[in-house]
Amino acid sequence: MTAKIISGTETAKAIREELKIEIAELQEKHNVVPGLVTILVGEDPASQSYVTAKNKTAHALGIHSEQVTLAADSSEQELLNLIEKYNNDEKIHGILVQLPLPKHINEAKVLYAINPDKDVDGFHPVNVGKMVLGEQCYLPCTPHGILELLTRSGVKTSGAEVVVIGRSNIVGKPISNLMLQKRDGGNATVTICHTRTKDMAAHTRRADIIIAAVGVPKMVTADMVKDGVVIIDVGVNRIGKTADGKAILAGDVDFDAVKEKAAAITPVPGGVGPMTITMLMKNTVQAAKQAAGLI
Ligand code: L34
Repeated sequence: MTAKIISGTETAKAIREELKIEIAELQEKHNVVPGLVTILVGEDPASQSYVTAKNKTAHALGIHSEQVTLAADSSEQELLNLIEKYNNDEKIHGILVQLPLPKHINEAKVLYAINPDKDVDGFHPVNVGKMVLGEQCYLPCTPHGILELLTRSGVKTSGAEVVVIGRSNIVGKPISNLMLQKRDGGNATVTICHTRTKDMAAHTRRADIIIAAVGVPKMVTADMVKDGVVIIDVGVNRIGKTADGKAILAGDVDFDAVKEKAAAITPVPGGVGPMTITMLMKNTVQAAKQAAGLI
């Protein structure tokens, strides 16, 4: 079997078209323009490229977007002051602080400082708590994107054996939780594997759906999966550079070999990455509607 390729690029495009219409309507009918600020501390090239893509996408959809970059040696207090400024800015409905932050800045303290109503990343403990309880909240962008990819490509999750590899706060923990909830894209039996898991392959071989979010290039090999598995590859690993200096990317899954066994698989690039960016747009629109009392 050769797998169907689940294109994040195409799915993201379709969702962006829907959002464009919604954003135009918001402006016409309610005079509301969703506003987003992205804050980057330092000059990590990958983070820079993600943040730039977020602003470009926002702009293309008619979202007001501001991009702030602080020097790598900026103090925690400077960052907290900036967040406070945007917490009080009525034009801004969503605040995103790109992670990772430099080591001298306390990440939790920064994330706690964002007004939960403007926390379009869904990382504030209030939103994490609501998510776990299954209440209305901002879903973190990457897990949100994975759910959309699965549902829009018709993958049945109800009753499925799902194996999540990785236990990060950004992906592993939230996607595991969302997929066991009573909701679209949920109702699965979820196993979470991580660096201390004894026999990872024994788990992955049983899986109907594997979500790989570890950050180790090509870690999931063909011998670790069963025929007909659905693979969501969250890894975006930079494994080298081309002659003209462009990054060569690889996922956490050995795509070429695994696609021969899988029923469906997401590529890297063009899989989960573009969905993460698009879900940020969706969350920003949700934030603007909430601020305007429309939901
Ligand atoms: N606060 N920090 C915060 N929110 C997030 O949602 C993120 N994440 C992760 C890192 N830090 C964050 C992102 O934005 C990962 N991430 C992200 C976003 C976009 C892409 C990858 C990761 C993406 O667009 N990837 C492209 C390849 C782009 C390239 O050439 O590097 C892809 O097709 O996969």
